[in-house]
Amino acid sequence: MNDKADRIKRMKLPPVDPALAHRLPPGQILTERFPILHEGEVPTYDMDKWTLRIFGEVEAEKQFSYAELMRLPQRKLVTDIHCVTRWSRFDNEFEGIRFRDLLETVQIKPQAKYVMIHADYDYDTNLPLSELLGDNVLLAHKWGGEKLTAKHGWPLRLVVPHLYFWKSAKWIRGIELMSEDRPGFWERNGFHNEADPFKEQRFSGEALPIPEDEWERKEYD
Ligand SMILES: Nc1nc2c(c(=O)[nH]1)N[C@H]1C(S)=C(S)[C@@H](COP(=O)(O)O)O[C@H]1N2
Ligand SMILES: [Mo]
Repeated sequence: MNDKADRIKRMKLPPVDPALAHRLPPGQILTERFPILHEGEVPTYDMDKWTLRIFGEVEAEKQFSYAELMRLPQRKLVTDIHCVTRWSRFDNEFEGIRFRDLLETVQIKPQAKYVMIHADYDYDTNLPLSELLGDNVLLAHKWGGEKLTAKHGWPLRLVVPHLYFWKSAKWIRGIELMSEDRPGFWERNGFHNEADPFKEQRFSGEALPIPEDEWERKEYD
């Protein structure tokens, strides 16, 4: 029956408050919970040994301890996030160091145009440097006023709210400045290189095999 088909369609994409609809990218569903998604294990650290390394196309490589990062200016941000597996969550409060502020502590070579974010375990994701310089790009250690949980990326995660959330690497350990672009983990595995949710830049090609567990939400916090 047509009635039933219509009902199912409505169930699949629940109605969105018209006042908020412009904030929800095409094909996304709003959630109030905070799903947890990643490959591999949640890392544990000895924070006395933990470092964040900035390297590649810089005049001098630099390494930060956690205490040194905490002494940089701390910013708060309230933003919407969008996962390629179709959930979006509005009004997340993150706190941390602005990516731009951190980069100002090193001297970048003029040929540096791209960045590879290196994260545990064996996760990486690539972005044009220009995408990381805005006010809203943070290296976050708090969410909703509390310390980030380990599963959501504590001690430090990237937050790039204007791109699909796989670019927002959890457990980040390295920032590599590059003169040429190079694909990261999901970008090598069929995901779109640019990842703008409002353009639905989900995949790079057609019918690429996506590992099953990416589509499953592991749990919520
Ligand atoms: N280190 C690492 N960061 C990662 C991932 C991962 O597998 N490893 N998954 C990404 C993906 S696909 C998503 S959707 C978000 C999920 O963040 P959340 O678990 O805090 O919701 O983390 C991103 N950051
Ligand atoms: Mo994801």
